[in-house]
Amino acid sequence: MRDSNARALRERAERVLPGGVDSPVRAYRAVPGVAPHIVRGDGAHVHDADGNEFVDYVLAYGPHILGHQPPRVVAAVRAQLDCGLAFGHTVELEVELAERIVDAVESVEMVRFVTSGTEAAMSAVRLARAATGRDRIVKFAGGYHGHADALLAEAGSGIATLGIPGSPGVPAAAVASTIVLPYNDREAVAALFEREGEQIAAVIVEPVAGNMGCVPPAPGFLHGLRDITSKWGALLVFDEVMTGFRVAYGGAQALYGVRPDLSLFGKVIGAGLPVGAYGGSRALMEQIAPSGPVYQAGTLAGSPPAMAAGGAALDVLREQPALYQRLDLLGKRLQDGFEAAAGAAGMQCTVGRVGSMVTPFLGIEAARSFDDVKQADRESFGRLHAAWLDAGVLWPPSQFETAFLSTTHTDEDVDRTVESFARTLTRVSV
Ligand code: KE4
Repeated sequence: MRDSNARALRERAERVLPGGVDSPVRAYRAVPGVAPHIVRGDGAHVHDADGNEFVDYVLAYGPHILGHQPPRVVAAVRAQLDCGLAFGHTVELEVELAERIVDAVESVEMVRFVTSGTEAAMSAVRLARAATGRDRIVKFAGGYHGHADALLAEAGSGIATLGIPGSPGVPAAAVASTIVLPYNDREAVAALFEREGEQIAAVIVEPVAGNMGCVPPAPGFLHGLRDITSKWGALLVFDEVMTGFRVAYGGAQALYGVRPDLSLFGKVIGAGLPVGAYGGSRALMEQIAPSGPVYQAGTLAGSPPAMAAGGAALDVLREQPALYQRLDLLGKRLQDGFEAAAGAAGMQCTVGRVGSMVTPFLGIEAARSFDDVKQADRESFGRLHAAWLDAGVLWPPSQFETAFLSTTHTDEDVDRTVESFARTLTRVSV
C-alpha cells in the first residue's frame, strides 16, 4: 500500500488539529498503520489519494448501511441543497423523518432531533432525571454514549482505545452519580437496585454493545433490565445510536422484544450527515421545552439536508426489508470465515456479531463483557489491521470498535477479507 499522501496529510493535519483528527479513533494510535487519506467512497469501497482502493468496514462508524453515495440519499440531499441549508424554522423534512421513526419504533411516540449521539444521550439523561426526580444513572463498563461528562465513566470506543480511565476535566461531581456495572451482569443490576433503587433515575445501555467491539446481550439480560427498572420506577434508556435501523428496521428493541422508556438514535438516521435523536412516550417527551420545562436546544438540530439524507435512507430500508436478511447473511459469511480460519490456524478467536455488526476477538474464547474483551490480544489485532490495510481492507483501527457491513458489500469482498485474515493468522503469534 502506498501511503505518502496519507503521511503528508497527517503531518499537515497534526499542525492544526489535535492528533491530526476531529475524533480520536481516526488517529490510528492503537494500530501500526497510517490512516489513509480517503478522497472518495462509492458503495462498499473507498479510494485514497495514494491510488489505493479498500473494501470499507468502517463505513464512517455506522451511518453507511446502504454503502457510500446511495443514489436515493444523494438525490434527496442534492434536491435540498437547491432549496437551502438551514432556516431556523421547522421544515417538513424534520416532521417526515420523525414520522418515519415513530412509525418504525413502537416505544417512540415523539422524537427530538439533535446533531450528535452525544447530545441525544445527555438530553435523555437530563429528561430521565427530571421525570423521576432522581439523580443516579447506571451505565455499563465498555458502554459508550458520547462524551458528555456524566457518561464518560469507564466508557468504550476511543476512551478504551486510548486506555484512558475517563478524562481530565471531568469533575468528580459530574460522575459521582454515575454507577458503572459489568455488561451482561443482570445479578449485579438487581443487587444494586435492592440497595439504592429508589435513587436511580435510569439505566442507559447499548442493547447490543458496539463500543467494546461487538458484544451481544446475554439471553435475558435486556428483559432483566426492563423488569428491574420497571419494578423500581427507573427509566430504561436504549442507546440505539449504532443499532437503530441497523440490526432491524425497528432497532434492537424490535429484535429482542424489549420496550425501553427512551431510545437514542444517530448514524443511520442521518446517512452520513450529522444527526442524533432521542424519543419515547408523549408523556415523557412533552416534558422537553417548550412543551415542558426540561431545556434542550440546538442551532442546527433538524438540519434539512441531514433530514433529507436520513429520510431517504429509511425509505429504502423500509421498502426493501430483504436488505436486512442480506446484511445478516453477509455478517454470517464473515463470522464463519473468521472462525474457520482461526480453527485451521489453531488460534483462539471468538467473533461477536449481531447482523452486520461484527468483531473478531483474537486470543480469547468468550467476549461477554468489557473485562473479557480487554484480555484480547491487541498486539495481534494491530498486526492483523496492518495486513488488512496492505490487502485493501479498511477495518476500524481498534479492537474496541465494531466493524460494519453495508448492503453494497459482496460475497467476494467478504471472501477476500477472510482470505487476508487467514494468511495473517499464520504469521501472527496468538
Ligand atoms: P456521536 O456523538 O459520536 O455522534 O455519538 C456518540 C455515540 C453514542 N452512542 C453510541 C452507541 C455510539 O456508538 C456513539 C458513537 N460511536 C462511535 C464509534 N464507536 C463514533 C466514532 C467516533 O467517536 O469517532
